[in-house]
Amino acid sequence: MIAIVADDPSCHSSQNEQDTRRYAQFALVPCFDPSTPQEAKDMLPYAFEFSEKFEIPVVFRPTTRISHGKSDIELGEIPVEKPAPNFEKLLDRWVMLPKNARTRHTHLLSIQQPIEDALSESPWNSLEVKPGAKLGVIGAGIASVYAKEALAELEIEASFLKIGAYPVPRKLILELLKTVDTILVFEELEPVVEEQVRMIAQEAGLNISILGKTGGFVSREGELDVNAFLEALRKVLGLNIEPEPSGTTLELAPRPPALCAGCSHRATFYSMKKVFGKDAIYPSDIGCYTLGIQSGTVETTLCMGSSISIASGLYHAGEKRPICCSIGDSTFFHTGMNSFLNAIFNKANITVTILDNRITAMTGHQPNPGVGFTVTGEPTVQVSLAELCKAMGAESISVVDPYKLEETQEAFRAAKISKAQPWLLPGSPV
Ligand SMILES: Cc1ncc(C[n+]2csc(CCOP(=O)(O)OP(=O)(O)O)c2C)c(N)n1
Ligand code: SF4
Repeated sequence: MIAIVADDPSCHSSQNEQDTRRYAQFALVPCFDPSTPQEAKDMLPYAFEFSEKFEIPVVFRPTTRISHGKSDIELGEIPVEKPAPNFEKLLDRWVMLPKNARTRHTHLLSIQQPIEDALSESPWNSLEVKPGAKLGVIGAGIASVYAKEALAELEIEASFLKIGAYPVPRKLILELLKTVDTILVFEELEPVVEEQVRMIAQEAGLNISILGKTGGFVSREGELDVNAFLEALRKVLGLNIEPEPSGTTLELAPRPPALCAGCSHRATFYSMKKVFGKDAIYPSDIGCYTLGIQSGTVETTLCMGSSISIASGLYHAGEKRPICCSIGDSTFFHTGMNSFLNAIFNKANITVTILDNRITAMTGHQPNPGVGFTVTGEPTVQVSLAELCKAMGAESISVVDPYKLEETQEAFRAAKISKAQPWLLPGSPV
């Protein structure tokens, strides 16, 4: 089993700059961090086999440049045979009662060293010791490519450890530490490798200079590039290197993302704002409609499904202003439903607007349970949002076409007025 999590240093299209290597470390599962598109492709069959061999899920963590990069890829053999399904009834493995959980924890700890040893010998972690070199560079994932390129350009002799799979290869790190006096760790986001290198050096009693995020040589935020490595080297070695102007400094006309002309979300937000006005609170969610920030109808965005839970939290915190939240159909099916049910159960008096464009628009038009076909185009059940909301206990539901402005505004007006429902008034019978 592989969990693919694309990390997004610089938040090109994400709500946070999460470093998933931390989560893998926390969960004691291996993590693969490809440095090129070819490596990303090659790692996958290896990762599947690794997962199977060690009976453990693995994390595969391509970052922005890998996910958006393009290159020629050499394909390996494509297996055509699918193994026959065979669910083995291993209750001590599949039923996590405390008794079994305890033994599985012992097992999980016992496979850590074999996992590390296997990954140390894998092609994803490799050490190149340059005899006589006093500088050791450790590059992780795509940052290793930037570091290699810069070192080659400047013809600097440095021993190099490339890390592409975690847990970190402790033996290789120790081998490197013993041959150099300065280590520069170059990795995007969190100092995951750097911290391990410090621990290994301390355990081995090696007094060696370990630089990276500590000391401000490498940024803990955003993407890195060749220039970021040159800048770090300049500080570490006191070199006089002028970084090349990077592509990101080109002066382009700013083009903030906007809803397409004619997008139905525009019409919905227009009517919502017209009826609820300036004083209402507008929690929203993740999807194309997040761009409604420009209509003044998106005032919170966190994670998928959070619009309804934030709206309901605001209500229970005692907020007296009308609360009108918005959420897309896919996001509602994904994680909005549970917040919706919770909001109803706990009597949050809020207006929930489901922007049903019958598709997952933002991420490339994938289907959802409301569209009536699967991802392969096969016909399947089509869940009615209105029926679903009714089944969950919503008191008043309107279904409107947002392009019919009058009707839509009437529906918003009715929702706004229905704010004081009998069961919410103090002293009213429940
Ligand atoms: C937990 C999580 N998974 C996936 C995504 C990627 N993602 C961004 S928007 C979106 C769904 C948008 O679909 P919908 O709510 O229908 O809105 P639309 O874009 O169609 O307006 C997804 C899956 C995410 N942001 N967070
Ligand atoms: S939902 Fe997204 S892709 Fe579709 S029209 Fe609106 S902004 Fe454009």
